[in-house]
Amino acid sequence: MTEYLPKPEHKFTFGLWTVGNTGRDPFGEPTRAKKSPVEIVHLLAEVGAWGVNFHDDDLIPINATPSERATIIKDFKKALADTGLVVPMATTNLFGDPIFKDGAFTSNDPKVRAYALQKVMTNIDLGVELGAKVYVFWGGREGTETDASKDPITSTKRMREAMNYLCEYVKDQKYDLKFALEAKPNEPRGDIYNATTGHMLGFIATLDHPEMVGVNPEVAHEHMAGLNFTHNVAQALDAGKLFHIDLNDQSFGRFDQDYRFGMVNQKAAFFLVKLLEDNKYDGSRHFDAHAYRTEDYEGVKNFARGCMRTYLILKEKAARWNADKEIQGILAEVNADDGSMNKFMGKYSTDKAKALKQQVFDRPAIAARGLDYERLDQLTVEILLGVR
Ligand code: DIG
Ligand code: MN
Ligand code: MN
Repeated sequence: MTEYLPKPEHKFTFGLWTVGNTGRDPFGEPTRAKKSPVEIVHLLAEVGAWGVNFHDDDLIPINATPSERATIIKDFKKALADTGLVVPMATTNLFGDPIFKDGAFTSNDPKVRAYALQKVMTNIDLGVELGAKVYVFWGGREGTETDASKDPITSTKRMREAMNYLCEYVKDQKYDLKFALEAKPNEPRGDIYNATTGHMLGFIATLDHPEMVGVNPEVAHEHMAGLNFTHNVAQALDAGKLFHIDLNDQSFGRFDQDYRFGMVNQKAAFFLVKLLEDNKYDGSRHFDAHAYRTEDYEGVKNFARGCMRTYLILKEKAARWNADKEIQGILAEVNADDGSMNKFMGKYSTDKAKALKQQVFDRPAIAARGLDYERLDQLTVEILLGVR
């Protein structure tokens, strides 16, 4: 019986802010005592995580003095050395401090836009020092409540200017670092720019150094927009832009719940894990999620273990699905190809197009074919229910 225990090669990571979430929400005070970054590193080591990620402010309070900063970094490095945890990703908190109340890169105030660049560059330096190879940007405040406040094209230009500037900084510093942009449709702003992973892929194409920039899709954020997360991740993979991923779960039509991975929709989680594993995704499996407000720290550990265990269970289910003869038989049938269309398809030619325009298709006969997807999906469900 597989134990589904996490190993370093699984590349499971958590942000300091995830298992360190103290349970505060817009309607209630914290239900858990705050843990230090060092305590969080040890908690993650105890549950078997491979790595830990951080926002600058998670690790170093925004008002810390230089000597306090140095002590925190020294202690954090010691905790990493003591536990063997690595730091694959870092990111900046460009959403918490009041200065960012109207955005960071897209603020109407040039002082805020300049401060945001300074804050990011400072933490890029620290992230690289701690070993990060991916730097995430989540523009939680890059948006509006009223579009009377700013022109959306101006905002896009400001976002582009900031990303181009920071790509140049990384090149100037000769850092081995890639950027991953994380989309979200709303919350905390009424509407957030670049609302989905698809928008981000379009935005990346307009940058000066698009090769340095990919995406960090999050399950909850695409589910909030009512989208198929697996389709969106597939598009990023196809474009060679899946630089990182935020795994969690979410009920549709709710605020950002950041639930334990697989907690709501096991079938959607299954197809996502299958996609990542079938395509040998080599990045972090980052759980950007937190435990229910009801939990104590033993519950938080159960939350973290559950994220990783569910991923490993679904990974095994995906292998079972790929090996299932009945499933593979149906797929072979529905994808049958007698090669008769090859003379028309593939790379275009004038002759092919001419011949295809003459071809007669028996539409009713083609349409009459049954595709057996009910049986295919039932077999999939039965694998997930553990009876196959
Ligand atoms: C929210 O989903 C965002 C922030 O937690 C963080 O900036 C990013 C990193 O994964 N996800
Ligand atoms: Mn989220
Ligand atoms: Mn996230």
